[in-house]
Amino acid sequence: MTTTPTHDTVPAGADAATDDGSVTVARTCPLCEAGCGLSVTVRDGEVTRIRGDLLDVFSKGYLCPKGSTLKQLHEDPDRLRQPLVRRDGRLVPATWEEAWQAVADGLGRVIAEHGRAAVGAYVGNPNAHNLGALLYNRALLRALGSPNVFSASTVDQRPKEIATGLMFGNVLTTPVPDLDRTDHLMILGANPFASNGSFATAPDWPGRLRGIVERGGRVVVVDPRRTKTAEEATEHVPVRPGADPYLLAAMVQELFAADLVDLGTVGEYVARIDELAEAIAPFTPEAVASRCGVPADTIRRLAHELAEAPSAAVYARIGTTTSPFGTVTSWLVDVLNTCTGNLDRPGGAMFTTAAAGAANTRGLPRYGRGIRLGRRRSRVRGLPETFGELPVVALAEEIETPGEGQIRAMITVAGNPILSNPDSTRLDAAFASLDFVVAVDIYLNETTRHADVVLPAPSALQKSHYDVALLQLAVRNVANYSPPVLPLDDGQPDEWEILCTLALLLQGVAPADADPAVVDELSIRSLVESAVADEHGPVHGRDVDELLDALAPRTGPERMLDFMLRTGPYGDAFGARPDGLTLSVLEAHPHGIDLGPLQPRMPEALRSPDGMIDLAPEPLLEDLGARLRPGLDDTADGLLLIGRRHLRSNNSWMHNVEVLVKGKPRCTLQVHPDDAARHGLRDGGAAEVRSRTGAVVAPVEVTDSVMAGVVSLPHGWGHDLTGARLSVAAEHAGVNSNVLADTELFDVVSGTAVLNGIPVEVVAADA
Ligand SMILES: Nc1nc2c(c(=O)[nH]1)N[C@H]1C(S)=C(S)[C@@H](COP(=O)(O)OP(=O)(O)OC[C@H]3O[C@@H](n4cnc5c(=O)[nH]c(N)nc54)[C@H](O)[C@@H]3O)O[C@H]1N2
Ligand SMILES: Nc1nc2c(c(=O)[nH]1)N[C@H]1C(S)=C(S)[C@@H](COP(=O)(O)OP(=O)(O)OC[C@H]3O[C@@H](n4cnc5c(=O)[nH]c(N)nc54)[C@H](O)[C@@H]3O)O[C@H]1N2
Ligand code: SF4
Ligand SMILES: [Mo]
Repeated sequence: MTTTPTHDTVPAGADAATDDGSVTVARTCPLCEAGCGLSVTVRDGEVTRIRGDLLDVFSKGYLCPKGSTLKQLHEDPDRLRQPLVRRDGRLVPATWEEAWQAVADGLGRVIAEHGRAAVGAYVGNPNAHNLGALLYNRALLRALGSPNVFSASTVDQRPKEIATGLMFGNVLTTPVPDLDRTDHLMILGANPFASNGSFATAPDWPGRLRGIVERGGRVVVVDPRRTKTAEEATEHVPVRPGADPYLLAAMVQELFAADLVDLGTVGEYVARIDELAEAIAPFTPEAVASRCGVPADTIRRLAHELAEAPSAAVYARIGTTTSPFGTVTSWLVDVLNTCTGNLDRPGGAMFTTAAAGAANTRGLPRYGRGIRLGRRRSRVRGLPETFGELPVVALAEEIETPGEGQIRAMITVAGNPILSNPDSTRLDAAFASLDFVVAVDIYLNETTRHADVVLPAPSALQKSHYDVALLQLAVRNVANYSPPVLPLDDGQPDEWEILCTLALLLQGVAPADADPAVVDELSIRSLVESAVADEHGPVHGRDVDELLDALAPRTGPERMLDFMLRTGPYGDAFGARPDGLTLSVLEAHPHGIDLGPLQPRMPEALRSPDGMIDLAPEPLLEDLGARLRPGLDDTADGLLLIGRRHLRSNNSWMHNVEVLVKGKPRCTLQVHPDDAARHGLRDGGAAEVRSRTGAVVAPVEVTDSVMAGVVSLPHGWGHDLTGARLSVAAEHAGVNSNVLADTELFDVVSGTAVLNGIPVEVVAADA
């Protein structure tokens, strides 16, 4: 099926129509967190060119090689355009009516026999970049009413969210490095030259990092690998995988020991600094040096340089969050930002003031309920829930283990856990044993091949876009909305409509009666009602129906977004601030609106119970004492496996785009020359990598860019499983590094899987 050229193919917000009938429009790239502006040219319903949008207020023309492949993704013949339903064991094309009926029957049967807990859900990464999903997944999960909800968060950022929540009262009140003004940036476990950054939204991280060095500042990169980011930095500090919390703790200890602690402007809002000082005292540079593989003098110097820089920020990402002490590490990052006087000051680590959706712009400043952890536990291993979810390290066992509450059906939305979650071989078998699986996805891949029904989402170019989540973490205050570039295919529901329909079916509504507009009405009404009830909000006490009328005739995500913008910190407050932001204003600015550099927000952004910044949250002190301190004596010196990202890859799902995968194979095992010699491996040969959970054979790349004792294999590969329909990816299959990741290795506070620092053995496997 192709898109039918109609008047709809000239999208709203079109910049210019040319003689040949082509139209060029602005569209934010939804593929990674950078959110670059794209300039998309369309002729006769077909995308003819995608370039960086020079006029985009944030990205100013920057894009990476993935951005232009929205065209290839849209046109990919393997991309699903019709639902698939399993009949006689085979997935066959079906109508939407047939698919909905199959979902209603399948889920209905499982719920009737085993209850709602028997249906689990897994929500994957692209949801974070998807306006419809961000606004309506909640309705789906509410309607499901199962305790067995999982997401990619526990193979990703959960530790960061918990540390943030404990310190500042809200999970997304995350300080981000003020990249464009800082004099000194310390980066741990992130490689923005490949990833374009995460949990600190900024198009062109590479350019912004170079900018720091060009203006005479310093960039220090702590990483077991000499990445491109490390190469371009002023200093690279190799660290043993998983040892960052020791390094950071020793830096904090040194600040206290050398009397360098300076809380700067946030001093009067900081609580429990004495408890911090006491807890951190044993972690002297000498005590941690061998554990980190970093000399004590270097640790001291790093602390002094950070404290003495005119402005500085510490920033850490996936190499530190998917590690044994992810939450403690994330906390220590912001302890350093705070104790060097860099929290909330220009050039330091600052808080975004997002135009829409930020909890820290609602309610009463300095007042909140804080976060609660472990309100319930998983059935089999008793692992704690966080923010309504169970950790994915518990997923396989919850499917396998019989008894009350066993998962017998799964709903996956934009997720590929079979490649992205730990102990994939076991999880793959667990999925195969399920009674029923429904997947909302664009591909028949390693996970969705287990589905009984696959519901295809429209391609990115067929959806509107506003980064409700990621703009809350932006290094500048920016707002940017894009309408769909291409119309939906005939009969194709929008993604939010799919999610709302699923919600209705889960509530027992018959497919023929399942009208997503009903869920939409309920969603917007509850949003308006809670805003009207917020006595500190801009529409407190207003009439709900009057506000709903003012949003007409918009529906769906646009109506929700308009409301969030209008009641947000820059909003028009429905007339109270006539010059304020609305969705119409954004529509009139297709390249986005720049709301300026980050502003100090302390203490107003705090939503902690006591209105203070907690420098020593109890659960983290506990983990520090119970696990981190004993771990100081850990002398294991076997090989540790870490991951890596490549600019032309995106987790598991963009390997079906030829222009991104052609060339040298990227799924190689990087090995230091000393280790290669020790284990008899040669460059270009093959190695078998074994862990407690499994083994893979990968091509060897001998390179001193990884430190001795560390090997690196990227994730998201292993496209050789039968039943998927990824013809290009299958030609570049690679191996799945998560076969080696172990569900028994996780950060205890957050339940987040250890994906970096996995103990492995390596042997030559040359034919
Ligand atoms: N070893 C190791 N494992 C890792 C990581 C690592 O660094 N090392 N990183 C982890 C991280 S940070 C993450 S975020 C996870 C990601 O984990 P997942 O989210 O489980 O996996 P993805 O590879 O992002 O798969 C995304 C899925 O969404 C589908 N999709 C793409 N666009 C859309 C859309 O618009 N709508 C719908 N409905 N579906 C869509 C794709 O086809 C694919 O099936 O992986 C984690 N796994
Ligand atoms: N091109 C591309 N871009 C992406 C993605 C992608 O797959 N491809 N995925 C997106 C997603 S979902 C995310 S979450 C972000 C992630 O963005 P980043 O956090 O920047 O992810 P990586 O590029 O994997 O960088 C992680 C770094 O941590 C290092 N590392 C491993 N173990 C340790 C350790 O113990 N300590 C320290 N200090 N370093 C360690 C690795 O060597 C690696 O260089 O990227 C996003 N952007
Ligand atoms: S850096 Fe990210 S947002 Fe920018 S073009 Fe590349 S994939 Fe898209
Ligand atoms: Mo991620």
